[in-house]
Amino acid sequence: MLCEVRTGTVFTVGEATTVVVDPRPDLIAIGVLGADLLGRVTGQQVEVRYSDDDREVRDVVRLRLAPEDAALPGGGGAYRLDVSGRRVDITARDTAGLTHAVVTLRQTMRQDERGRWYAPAMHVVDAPRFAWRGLSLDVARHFLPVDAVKVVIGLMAHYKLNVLHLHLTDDQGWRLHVPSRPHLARASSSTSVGGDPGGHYTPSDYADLVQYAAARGITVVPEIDVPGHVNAATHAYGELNPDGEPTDEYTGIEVGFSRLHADLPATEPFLEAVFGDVAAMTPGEYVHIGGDEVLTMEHDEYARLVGAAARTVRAAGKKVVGWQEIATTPLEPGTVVQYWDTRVDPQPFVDAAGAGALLLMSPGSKAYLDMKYDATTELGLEWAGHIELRDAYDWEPTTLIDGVPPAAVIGVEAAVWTETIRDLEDLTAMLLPRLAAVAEVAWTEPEDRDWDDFSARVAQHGAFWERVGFRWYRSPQVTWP
Ligand code: TNX
Repeated sequence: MLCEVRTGTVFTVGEATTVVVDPRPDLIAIGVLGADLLGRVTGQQVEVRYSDDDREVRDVVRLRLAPEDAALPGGGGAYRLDVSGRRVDITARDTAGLTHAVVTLRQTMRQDERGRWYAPAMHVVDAPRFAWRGLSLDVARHFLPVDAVKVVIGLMAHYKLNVLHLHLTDDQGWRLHVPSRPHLARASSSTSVGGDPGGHYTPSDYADLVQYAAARGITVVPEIDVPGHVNAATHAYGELNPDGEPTDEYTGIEVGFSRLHADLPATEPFLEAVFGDVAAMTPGEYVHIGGDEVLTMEHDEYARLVGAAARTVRAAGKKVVGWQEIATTPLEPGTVVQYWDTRVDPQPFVDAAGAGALLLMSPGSKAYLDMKYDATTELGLEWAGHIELRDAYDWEPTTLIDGVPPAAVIGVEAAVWTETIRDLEDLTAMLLPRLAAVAEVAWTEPEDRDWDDFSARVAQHGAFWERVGFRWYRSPQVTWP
């Protein structure tokens, strides 16, 4: 990242400020979003104009796509941001880059003594380090309604994250209506951990989320967790169980007990129907098959079931993601293996990378934002230890697993499991400030990362979280203003 700030000159957002984009369909949404973001932070109504000519416009924020711009760094999401006294020029190769630049502009804005919002004059050239910068959200243990997920998506965009991984199914609830297996949501969506209320997304809710995320440069990766974590499925469809009877509902927080059976005639058709429908609802490239914590099955049967799930995902035209346990089974090149449990033997991950798999880094001890900050944190679990802000910041994804080449690391994903997290307030109390830390690990080259610098910058975000009304954690490691 290159960032030169010119002191003495500022761009002030005022009544005349107008976002200008070329009159092209793919840019209209980005223009609206840019104006909305700037308008919301400053309290000014910011106009949008669709034109390739901005000479008449005063205080213009000009967004331009330049796919062939050789001065921009390679890969997706790069941008150039030039702020001067009367105009802001933003250039990117793709719309994600434009969104990133608007976010940077918004994050650098401050209020002067008269309450006006301004950004310093500056020249920034910036690009993400990793292509996959995710947040995994467990909406199965506790359901999160569409509006709350949209708030999370907004927060992700603010931290330049680009993958929302939804953990849609688990023992405690099934959260997506699957048209060819309607009984899943009908029979198994009303429960949550501890007897709390449940819920599920209809296909149109889900499409709404996918579209809301896409407008902010974020791809949704749906997870249907098999062959374990399936009690919601075996409760809805007794044919998935050897005795043909539905299992009881489950609202506790144990893991590892539920399972599919490779030899039952209903199992493969179930996988084909569910993954087929979910793939059809997914414009993104990837579908997540779960694969974690199956503690009551021989390895052969586990491998057969993972193989069957992966085949149905590929047959539907999607690429496969799975939790790290799938690395012990034969994988197609290009499969994404999500690393989470740092306590296990790393050899299968090294072998999988050698065979063409990609690794997504979600180490429990750094990136699991459902871990408590310290022993006094009211919410959260502690099986992977406590994660203070600095723990979430100070780690290097490419050296986590000895023997995995850096090029095999596709990215970084924070995860938040919701056994103890019941609503959006609880969620933001665990995400903030740590989400900012993991996002910086995902975005920034190691030579540009520095704890003191980060903690000074994140200190400025507290006021924004306050303003929005988020509950957040005042980490003692930061001097909050
Ligand atoms: C492990 S991480 C799990 C989840 C739990 C989480 C709690 C993973 C793939 N499985 O089922 O919710 O720990 O932190």
